[in-house]
Amino acid sequence: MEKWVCLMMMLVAILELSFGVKGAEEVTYDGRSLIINGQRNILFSGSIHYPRSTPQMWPGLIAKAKQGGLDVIQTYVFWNLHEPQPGKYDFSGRNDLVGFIKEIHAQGLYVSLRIGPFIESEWNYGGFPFWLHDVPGIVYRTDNEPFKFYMQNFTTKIVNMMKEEGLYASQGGPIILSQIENEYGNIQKAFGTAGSQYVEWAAKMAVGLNTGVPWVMCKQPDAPDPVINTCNGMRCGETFTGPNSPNKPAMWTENWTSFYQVYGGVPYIRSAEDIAFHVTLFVARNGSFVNYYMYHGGTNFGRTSSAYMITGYYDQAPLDEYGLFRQPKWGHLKELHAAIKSCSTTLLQGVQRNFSLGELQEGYVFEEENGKCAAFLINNDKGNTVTVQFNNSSYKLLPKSISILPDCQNVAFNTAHLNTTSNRRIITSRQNFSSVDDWKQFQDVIPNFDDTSLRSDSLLEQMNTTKDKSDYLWYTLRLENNLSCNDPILHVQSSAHVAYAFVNNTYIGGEHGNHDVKSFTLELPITLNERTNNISILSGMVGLPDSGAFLEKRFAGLNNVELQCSEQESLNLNNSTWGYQVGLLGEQLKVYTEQNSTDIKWTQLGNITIDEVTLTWYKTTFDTPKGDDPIALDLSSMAKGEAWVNGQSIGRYWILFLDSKGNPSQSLYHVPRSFLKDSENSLVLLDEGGGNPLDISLNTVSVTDLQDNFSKLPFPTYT
Ligand SMILES: *[C@@H]1O[C@H](CO)[C@@H](O)[C@H](O)[C@H]1NC(C)=O
Ligand SMILES: *[C@@H]1O[C@H](CO)[C@@H](O)[C@H](O)[C@H]1NC(C)=O
Ligand SMILES: *[C@@H]1O[C@H](CO)[C@@H](O)[C@H](O)[C@H]1NC(C)=O
Ligand SMILES: *[C@@H]1O[C@H](CO)[C@@H](O)[C@H](O)[C@H]1NC(C)=O
Ligand SMILES: *[C@@H]1O[C@H](CO)[C@@H](O)[C@H](O)[C@H]1NC(C)=O
Ligand SMILES: *[C@@H]1O[C@H](CO)[C@@H](O)[C@H](O)[C@H]1NC(C)=O
Ligand SMILES: *[C@@H]1O[C@H](CO)[C@@H](O)[C@H](O)[C@H]1NC(C)=O
Ligand SMILES: *[C@@H]1O[C@H](CO)[C@@H](O)[C@H](O)[C@H]1NC(C)=O
Ligand SMILES: *[C@@H]1O[C@H](CO)[C@@H](O)[C@H](O)[C@H]1NC(C)=O
Ligand SMILES: *[C@@H]1O[C@H](CO)[C@@H](O)[C@H](O)[C@H]1NC(C)=O
Ligand SMILES: *[C@@H]1O[C@H](CO)[C@@H](O)[C@H](O)[C@H]1NC(C)=O
Ligand SMILES: CC(=O)N[C@H]1CO[C@H](CO)[C@@H](O)[C@@H]1O
Repeated sequence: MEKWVCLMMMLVAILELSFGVKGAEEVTYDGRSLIINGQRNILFSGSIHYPRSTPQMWPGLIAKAKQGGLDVIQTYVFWNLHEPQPGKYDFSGRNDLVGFIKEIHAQGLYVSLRIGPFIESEWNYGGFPFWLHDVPGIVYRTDNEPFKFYMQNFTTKIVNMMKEEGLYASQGGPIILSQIENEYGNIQKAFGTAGSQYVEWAAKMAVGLNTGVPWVMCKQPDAPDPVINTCNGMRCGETFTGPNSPNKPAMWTENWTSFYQVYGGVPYIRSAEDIAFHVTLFVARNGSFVNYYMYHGGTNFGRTSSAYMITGYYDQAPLDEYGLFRQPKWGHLKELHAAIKSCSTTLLQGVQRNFSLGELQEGYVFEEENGKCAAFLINNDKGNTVTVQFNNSSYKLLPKSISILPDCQNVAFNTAHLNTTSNRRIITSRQNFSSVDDWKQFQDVIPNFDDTSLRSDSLLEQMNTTKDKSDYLWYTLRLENNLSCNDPILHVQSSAHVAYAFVNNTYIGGEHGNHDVKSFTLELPITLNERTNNISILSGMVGLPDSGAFLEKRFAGLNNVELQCSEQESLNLNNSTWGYQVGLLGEQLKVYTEQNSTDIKWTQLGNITIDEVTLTWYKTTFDTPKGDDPIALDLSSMAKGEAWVNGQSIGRYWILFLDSKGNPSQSLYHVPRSFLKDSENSLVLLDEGGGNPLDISLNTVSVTDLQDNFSKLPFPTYT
């Protein structure tokens, strides 16, 4: 070991001499951990994604992460934000990756940069810019030249940018780790040998960029040397099959603190005790890097979330959507980190030994040559507290828990013993909009065939037609009625997310799908005119898909339209001449922007028609609530749509899609303070129909003060 350290220090010295960089840190690894400047490390990391909050929020989030005992902030890089058109880059505002990394550096933490550039992440199209779809001959994420060109191009762009800013640890910056690809092991089989060739290529390409810091591939058991294979999941202490070489450390890149939530789904509550148990088990079994996914989830602003994902992201993380402490999670993990850090030298230098302490109990001990010793006592029994004998003392272990003994004698932490009190979210209403005079409205238009210019004798695929410029695509048809009946059933099959049918400008009915079942049908009795009829069907998506093989070949939109008079007589309309309109009129006019909002004839608020799709835009203004508390709109009186504040979209909402308990999956929608002026902020909503804007409220969000209800109970010793 000593020779090793010596060599490392010489290397660092040489590096510093040759590059003249001060503070450059050599990052390597061995079978035990990452090695930074010759030192092994147990590192706690947390995911915070820069575009899911605002630059104004970053310093506070990072400070709270540091206070919570994290060493590293992990983020993905969001390709579709940065390269919206080929070769045209955007790194401004929430996309300021360099600014985010520099803030982390300024606060003394490290960065784990997951470039991907496929990231999944419940992010629109898994992070791919949609223009990739139109590259001739492209097949994503396999041994395909066009794809590899663009993947290498973007990866190189990001790596060069980091180098130019001196952000790699090897240059004195904070980045100690980089990731290429993402959970590719999940889909590799679909590509056969081309998949394995692609993994080889991706590893070589990444390593060839000479970042001076190690690369990882997560959920990629065969990650080629020197790329480290890492674990993602909730219980990596149990499930990880281990590094694929004795020279690689055990690292956990995604330990899910909760789980993403879809419309129609309930929040996934993962207890602080359960997270602590699995993190501790992973460390007891030689794990040396644990990342919390997410440490702060934040907000999917605009249309950035992937199919059916709600706008709030991992609100149940240790820092909630607004960046407020979620207790006891944050505090419990902070104490865990401190307990492990107090004996990390012993864990990293000591020899590990494990032994049985009972039928469902086991122990792990790390002993150094100098006699220093640390122990983990594990009770896998979910139902019972048990007393075990260890080193001539008895220890009481709570059900399903691990006690950490940094000196092999005194219990510093037990994963099931909460020393942190829960807190509660407080919603304070600051303004309502209950007066009819507060609002103006603008009725969007239902286009008929004659209003459209894009035509096709087939049902077009939706994503390829909208190019993701809008969630909406109108399918319109002029129908000469040659049927034997005037009251057929309109039968529509869709593989998008919602569909609303209009006949002769009258709303007939609609339906939606869900995250798990990829298509749905409409069966609507309609009444036709004897001669010409207009059929207009609005197909909507709530985000593009973000996962799976062959993403470029996915089909969304209508796949079958028929009129049925009887079982025997039906008219298939798939190959009729359809007229298309991408997006709603209000979107084309950008009625949510300040400038254009004045071009439009807004009218007094009309009556609300429940159960009808009207496509109505609503507009009002509000003053910013005083103070620093985060701000949120309660949209529980609305139906489905999107909301803009001062021209910036705060995301989609979908109140009508109830969860299994009969509640909307998300009622509160974050309005970052940095989107606001002191007064006269504009709020514009597009509601698909049935919402009541009079019951919207503007609120501030806070949590109960930890000091007020802190439990003063002494920490039990269990001996
Ligand atoms: C990326 O591709 C563009 C052309 O599309 C080229 O101008 C640029 O130099 C490439 N960048 C890298 C880093 O390969
Ligand atoms: C931990 O690492 C040691 C070698 O340092 C090895 O003997 C032991 O089997 C490892 N334990 C686990 C659980 O992987
Ligand atoms: C429990 O909380 C108290 C009060 O904050 C603190 O002094 C003590 O160190 C905590 N115990 C552990 C094991 O962290
Ligand atoms: C030690 O740990 C290994 C790996 O988890 C396990 O297979 C083995 O049964 C353990 N030994 C004892 C004595 O518990
Ligand atoms: C046993 O406990 C003594 C203190 O009583 C401690 O010094 C020693 O390291 C422990 N050894 C083991 C193997 O747990
Ligand atoms: C346990 O205690 C006995 C006597 O009480 C002593 O002989 C033995 O060495 C102790 N073992 C350890 C591991 O400390
Ligand atoms: C996408 O649309 C273009 C026309 O805009 C068409 O040429 C192409 O075949 C379509 N691709 C797919 C996969 O549907
Ligand atoms: C279509 O128009 C005809 C005549 O204008 C009307 O009788 C019929 O009810 C309309 N159908 C629907 C579904 O609105
Ligand atoms: C529509 O046209 C396609 C291709 O031209 C053909 O395969 C399909 O069978 C037709 N569908 C109907 C219902 O006629
Ligand atoms: C206003 O709308 C027009 C189309 O009516 C559009 O060309 C223009 O870009 C819009 N202006 C803004 C600021 O969005
Ligand atoms: C709203 O409804 C009332 C009573 O039902 C009716 O008198 C009024 O004309 C309606 N207003 C609008 C704008 O439709
Ligand atoms: C690898 C691993 O631990 N995966 C788990 C992640 O969490 C989900 C949800 O609880 C489990 O189903 C996986 O087994």
